[in-house]
Amino acid sequence: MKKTLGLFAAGAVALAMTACSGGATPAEPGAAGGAPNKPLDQLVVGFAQVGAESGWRTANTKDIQESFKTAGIQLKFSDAQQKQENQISAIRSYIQQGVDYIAFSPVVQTGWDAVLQEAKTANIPVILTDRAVDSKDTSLYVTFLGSDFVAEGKKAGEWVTNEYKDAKEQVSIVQLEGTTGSAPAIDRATGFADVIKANPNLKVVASQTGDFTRAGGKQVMEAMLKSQPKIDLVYAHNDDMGLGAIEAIEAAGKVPGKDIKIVTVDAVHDGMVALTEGKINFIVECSPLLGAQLIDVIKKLNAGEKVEARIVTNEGTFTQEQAKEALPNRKY
Ligand code: GYE
Repeated sequence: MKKTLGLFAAGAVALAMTACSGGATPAEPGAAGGAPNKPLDQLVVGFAQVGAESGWRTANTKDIQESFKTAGIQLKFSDAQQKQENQISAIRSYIQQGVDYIAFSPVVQTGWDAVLQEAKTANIPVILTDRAVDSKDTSLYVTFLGSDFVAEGKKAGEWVTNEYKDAKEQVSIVQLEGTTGSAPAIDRATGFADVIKANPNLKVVASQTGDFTRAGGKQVMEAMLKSQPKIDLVYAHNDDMGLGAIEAIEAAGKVPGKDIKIVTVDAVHDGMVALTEGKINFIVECSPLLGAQLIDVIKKLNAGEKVEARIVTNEGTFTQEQAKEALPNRKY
């Protein structure tokens, strides 16, 4: 019996090696933990969520929880309230509990190597969901599943560049940044700057974090309305901050979408409503519906199959007209 098992194992290794020699990009299946091949109802996954800062996050949490329910896989869920130390403790507790997989959306990009190393040592594969880490050692996680935030920033920049292509004087732009140090804040600023630099009239005159919240966006916008002599456009890294900015602009007696144009990222329900009402001018979509893809990754790893090292979400953009058409069918 032992001999047969040994032979089988050797065969499996050989198979895995042939499978991997074909291409370098896909991550090795269960690189950190092997393939448990457990019945799905016996799998336990720990998910360390960022918080509940935005409409996007609420939709993301709901989608993840529902997807696990549908798949019949047990989910342990924690909300870090946008604090890295809370997320690190949640991950450590999942390691201690001996979960099969850990998925998390890192609040910021840096500072994860130690805890990810602990997960690797415990043979628990980690799946990055939504946001990236900057760890040099990519063997610390199996895959990164989520949007291309640089591309999102570029799409926002392209709309702005086109909107002001005939401008003869400076277009004063204020930027409401997401959480400082987070992948989407860094990348959405980079992509946007990269595109608008082609037109020297387009100038970011102020840029500050509103921490991806409505209250943060409102507060920063109030201050900017006081300190800036002229604001033509707001580029907000998410809908919620844009919605906060709308409140501040209206309170200052100006018309959002007209006196001051607004471009945001996400396309969650409240953002889309503001877009149809003409208060926002353009939204770049960022899909929070990552649950099904996360389940797919877990099922593949459990079955010993390969997963791609990077899984990018497909997404588009919305003008005011397109939002009117799309809104009735949106799920969130
Ligand atoms: O755009 C924002 C949320 O990480 C993509 O986080 C996510 C961002 C999303 O707070 O609304």
